[in-house]
Amino acid sequence: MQFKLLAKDRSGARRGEFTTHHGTVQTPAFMPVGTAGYVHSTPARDVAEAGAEVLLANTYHLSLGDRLASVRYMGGLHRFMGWDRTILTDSGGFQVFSLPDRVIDDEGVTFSYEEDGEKVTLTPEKSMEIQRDLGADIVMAFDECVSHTADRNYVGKSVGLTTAWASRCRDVKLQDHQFLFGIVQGGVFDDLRRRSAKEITAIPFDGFAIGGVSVGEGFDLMRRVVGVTAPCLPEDLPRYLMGVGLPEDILEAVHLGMDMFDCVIPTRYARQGTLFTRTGKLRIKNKNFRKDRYPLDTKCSCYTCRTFSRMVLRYLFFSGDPLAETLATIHNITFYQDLMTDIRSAIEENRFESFKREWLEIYKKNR
Ligand code: PRF
Ligand code: ZN
Repeated sequence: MQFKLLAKDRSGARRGEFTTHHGTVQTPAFMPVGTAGYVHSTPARDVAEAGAEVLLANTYHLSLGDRLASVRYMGGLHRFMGWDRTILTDSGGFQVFSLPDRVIDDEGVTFSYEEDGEKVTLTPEKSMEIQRDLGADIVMAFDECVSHTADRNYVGKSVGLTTAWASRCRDVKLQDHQFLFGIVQGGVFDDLRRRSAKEITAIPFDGFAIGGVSVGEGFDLMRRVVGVTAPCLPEDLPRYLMGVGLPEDILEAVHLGMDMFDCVIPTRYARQGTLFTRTGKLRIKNKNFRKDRYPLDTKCSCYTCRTFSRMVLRYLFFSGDPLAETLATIHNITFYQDLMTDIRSAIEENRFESFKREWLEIYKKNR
């Protein structure tokens, strides 16, 4: 993969870009989540207008029932989603590991499908074949995401398994335009993180992810794990922190040298009526907003903020109409993309650390 490191801030934050078959992605980048082939409540057109350059979708959800056949019949995920920019698919590892009845062995993970209870085994090869057929631009290796409470002995064995699976993934032929990223695991153990990074980066992947964080371990542990792992990753390839996170987590991880992020937070929170603003999160259903004619965020230029006041959005939420979720999602995705744009400018201008401090000061002031 052609990854251009355009600038490195004195803090260690990186500004870069990479190009896939479906366009160029500016980093640090945030990927909104379209798990099952759509971003809940929101047309892909509006996600693009919010400034997103890459979307994430999931192997697990897209392989349920006849969905994979439907995506194939449509000629791939881009047409299925109505999105002509870059798509990344996650391998299913993470989703499967949260199922109650999963059984892990060297071959893969066996579980029953949510919908009909049918027993299936997802293997590294199977995950690659599904992702090849989905046709995303970036494909993730099949890994084991271990609990942050797992003991050393278990995590040690799991790191070996994730490495073996990673090389089996690399051996599968993908479509010519597809890139493949490896995933570093290792739980909360510094030496196991270093070992996993060494083993995974020895395989010729097009980029590297840190997995197994943001699984309930908390901010300080996450910072430690990323701080130990990021320096073990190659400088000249993209670094993706999976499933992160809140704005404060992203700012911290950018500081530690990470380039890509994804999370359901902006979209899920939007549907629940939690909206991000530059002065902190707000609960739009709160009665404070009953007579508030201001937009959600006066510095936001999204369609929602240009058009609706807080009091009208509150009214739409209470009416139960799906329009409320759509408008909220448009705003939250725009908020995240604006944050990434501001982060990128700050790195280019070598002022990331003061940007981060001042941004957080305003964001946290009202708490
Ligand atoms: N592995 C994979 N996907 C993921 C994770 C992981 O560890 C995480 C952890 N936060 C989110 N998504 N394959
Ligand atoms: Zn807005």
